[in-house]
Amino acid sequence: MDMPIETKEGALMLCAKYQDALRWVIYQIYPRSFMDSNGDGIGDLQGIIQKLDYLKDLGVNAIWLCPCYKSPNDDNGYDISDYRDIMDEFGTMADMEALIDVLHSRGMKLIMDLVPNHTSTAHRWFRESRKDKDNPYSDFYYWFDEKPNDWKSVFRGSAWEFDPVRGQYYLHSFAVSQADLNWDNPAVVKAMQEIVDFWIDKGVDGFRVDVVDMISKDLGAGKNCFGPRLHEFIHALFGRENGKNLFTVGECWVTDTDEMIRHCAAERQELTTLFQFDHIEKCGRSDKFSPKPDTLKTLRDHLLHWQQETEKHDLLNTLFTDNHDQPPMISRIANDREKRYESATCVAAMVYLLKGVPFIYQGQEIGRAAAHYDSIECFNDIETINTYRDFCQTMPEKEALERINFGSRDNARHPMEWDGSENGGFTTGKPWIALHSRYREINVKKDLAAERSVYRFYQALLKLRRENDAFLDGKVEALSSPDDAHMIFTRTLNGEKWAVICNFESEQRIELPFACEKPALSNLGRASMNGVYAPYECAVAKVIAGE
Ligand code: TEU
Ligand code: CA
Repeated sequence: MDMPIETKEGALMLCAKYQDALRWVIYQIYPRSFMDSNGDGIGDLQGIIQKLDYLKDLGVNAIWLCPCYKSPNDDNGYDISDYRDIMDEFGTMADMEALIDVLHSRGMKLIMDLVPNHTSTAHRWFRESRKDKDNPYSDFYYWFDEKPNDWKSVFRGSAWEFDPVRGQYYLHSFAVSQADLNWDNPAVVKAMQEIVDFWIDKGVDGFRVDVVDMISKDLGAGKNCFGPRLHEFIHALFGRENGKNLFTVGECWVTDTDEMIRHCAAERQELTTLFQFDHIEKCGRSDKFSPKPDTLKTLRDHLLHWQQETEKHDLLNTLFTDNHDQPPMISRIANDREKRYESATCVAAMVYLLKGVPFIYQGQEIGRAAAHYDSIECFNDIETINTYRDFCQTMPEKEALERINFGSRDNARHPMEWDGSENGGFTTGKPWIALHSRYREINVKKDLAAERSVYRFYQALLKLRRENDAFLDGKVEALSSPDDAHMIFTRTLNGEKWAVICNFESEQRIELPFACEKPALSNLGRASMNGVYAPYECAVAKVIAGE
């Protein structure tokens, strides 16, 4: 295990594997909504291949692909019926192999989405398991004669479903058709190891691991996640010889640093890093469907907390605000109307110039905002539909729809807005879900033609980051105090220092305690770092040596 190297500023250089990962810039694709290549209204793998130049030009060098395995799509691919085959709507295994090849030929990487906690009830394992109590798959799931507890599904309702064939109840933490695998059965561990091996042999470069903390449960202690064998199972998946060069990122609702260390410390050979969701949970909402007045201070404080914690324990951090389960962050705590360009670029500078691996969700690079619909018919997501149904039991339909519009995952799942034409340039057919309600205003073509383009700002930011190691390995020092309505920090590496200023919602004068060169990056074209900052204005400049 190579010892961490100390920089002149005393910052610990991460171990070689993590240093390499710091140079990844990962673009998350929701394949169903990215690009349709055959006119059936559903995005597909050949559609992604068509848009690789767009991604390469943006400056990303890796793709995280949401699930594209065989699936009945009750939870849009997170209900898998065959981990070794491709969903018909997305294409064939040959298309997947072509995507891997063309990515690698461009020096880009592919991260698959591994869903180890549950399978679809259409999966062969479940169809076998439900037959009776003594077949090779009978203990692949959790079966009980009576409901052993009152666990609820994340998508509402009981987490236990009675199966008339088996004559018992099975556990489903998510949809009724997403049965939880019993990882305490060594055959399940072996089966999932073989699936990881299958995709490693296909050439994938890593995995995003869905709700990984739920694969170990302790029913006796009433725990449906973080069970006693969690780290044993994660190590079993990724701690083997063939896993040592993999990039793995866990979807973990981890909240404390010790647990992050247990998941991600290099010597443990479990995960490379993880998504922690503090800022996702807390920014601009009291719960997923309940807005709460908020400002960028909340985001700043969470980001800086995890900067300090990961730096202290030389852990690799992830930098993200959006994904396929969340409405756009700028719509929750900034201004996605009059100041949409400024908000999108200011948040990008706050997040992606910190130390960690950037994750950009499709559409963020054009400043996508939350959508709004006047009918539940425009929604597709199972969590959204179930929640709406529940809300209508206790509140007027109009209020239920308002809350759904605020928190629905479909806010992240509308077809990519390539242009303002009839179907947004996404398909020549009928899109599988409603186009974004603002797609004529917010789309790639319009953004690229704009005097101030979110895409070009992202491009410039990622170029600055790529060409200056201070933004990769450099020490992070925060200069804003909790009450300040701005986020100011520096990145320093071997004597080279850069300053980043991100002003929040109110115009104010900002003076740095050191002199800087002319801004190398700014969203409103500033000539100098000091002076009056407009709402959501940001700028980045090198600090003059000796200052
Ligand atoms: O999400 C896990 C998860 O917890 C989410 O359900 C989240 O809490 C919820 O959507 C917030 O609204 C993962 C995947 O990212 C999600 O898309 C899947 O639906 C889920 O697991 C089940 O596989
Ligand atoms: Ca298609």
